[in-house]
Amino acid sequence: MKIPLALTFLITSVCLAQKTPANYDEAKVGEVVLPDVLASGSTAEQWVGVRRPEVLQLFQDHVYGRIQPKPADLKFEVTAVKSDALGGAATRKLVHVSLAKHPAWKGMDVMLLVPNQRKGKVPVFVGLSFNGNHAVSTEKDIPISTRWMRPNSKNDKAVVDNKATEDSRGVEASRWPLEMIVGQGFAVATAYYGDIEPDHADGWKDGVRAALSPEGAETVWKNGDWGAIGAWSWGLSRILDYLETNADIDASKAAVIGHSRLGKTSLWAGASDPRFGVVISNNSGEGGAALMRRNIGETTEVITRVFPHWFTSKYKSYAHDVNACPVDQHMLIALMAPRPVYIASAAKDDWADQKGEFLSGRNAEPVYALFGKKGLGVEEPPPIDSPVGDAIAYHNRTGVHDVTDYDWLQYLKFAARHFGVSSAR
Ligand code: GTR
Repeated sequence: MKIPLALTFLITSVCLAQKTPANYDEAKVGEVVLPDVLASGSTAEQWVGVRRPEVLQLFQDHVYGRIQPKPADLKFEVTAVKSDALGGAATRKLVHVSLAKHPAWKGMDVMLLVPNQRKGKVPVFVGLSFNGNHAVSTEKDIPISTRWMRPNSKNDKAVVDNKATEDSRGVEASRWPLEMIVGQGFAVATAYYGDIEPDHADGWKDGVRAALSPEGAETVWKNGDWGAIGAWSWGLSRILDYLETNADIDASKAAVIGHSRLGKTSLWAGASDPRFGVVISNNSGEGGAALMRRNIGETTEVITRVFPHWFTSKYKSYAHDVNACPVDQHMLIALMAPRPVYIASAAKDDWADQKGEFLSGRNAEPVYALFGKKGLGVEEPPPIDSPVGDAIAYHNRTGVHDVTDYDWLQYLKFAARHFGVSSAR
């Protein structure tokens, strides 16, 4: 069979485009000119009243899609209570969150752990997991998630045919040091991200996006419509809605946290829902804290090709011309101001561009300054394992793309300091 030359050329260029190796050479990043987050001479009032809404709108239109309001038919049902979870340290509640008038969404199961040693309401960490509540803890009585799940890269028995097995119990426990968090007086509320929307290209059909759309699973998504990160962030806000109704929780002291794609999600949740008082991004990388204009590690081209469902469709149009995008990720960090935000990298996580993560914090500082808040306090990325910053904080931890006790120790200190609670018990 003879393949026409034009077709050969097309196939070759597509293959090359797919295989362009990632750049890891700082010398090849080139000049990065960031869009202005502020007009000169701005005031805090102008930021709050004019510029912040503009920037938030730009992120909706070009990156993550429209923020959906709190639904009127939100329903919470407590399905299980265990007063001596974590060896007696916590009370565990399982709460099914659903939409009474949108039964196409199967809802999400929130697991809440509240420290038993408490005087009054407690602050709370809110975050989604990759493998379900049963994977976050090793306790045997937490039901195994029955939802669609991506294969587990570390244990091929943990997820079989896209369903969690008993082998997945506790697979994520090292990322959720529950005893340590509860021991420092914080509650933890978590849910499986796949309850909100399964993480694959067609996942939205079985998630909240189809359920809330008048066209359901026939919806054709347009520029500006929400993507999966928008849906997962929406889920984080619904967890907070529940926490506001829980008498044990001080929902004005809620820290939203997430790792990797869920770190991108926690940043978007923090930007779209100002009720989150502290925002934490762990190794969120491209589409998260890392500046998109830096060609290093993962790029906009790669992320929008491999994970187009995470974003609004418009974002893909910047794959080969990132400078045309009217925002960069320092503006996302600025949307948290004046609330405290913690950005964390890992030394072996070059894919996430540690320096780009640092620089987005650095370039958000002018907005924090309008509120008299101090940012990172250093001009260059600090040495490994040396946390810096005040209202914007940063560290680059030894090791790989992951969440470790070291990360949590910093987040606990950070949240305790900014919420004005004592973490040492
Ligand atoms: C990678 C993706 C990253 C990050 C990561 C994760 O494949 O390129 O942006 O989100 O997945 O979520 O584990």
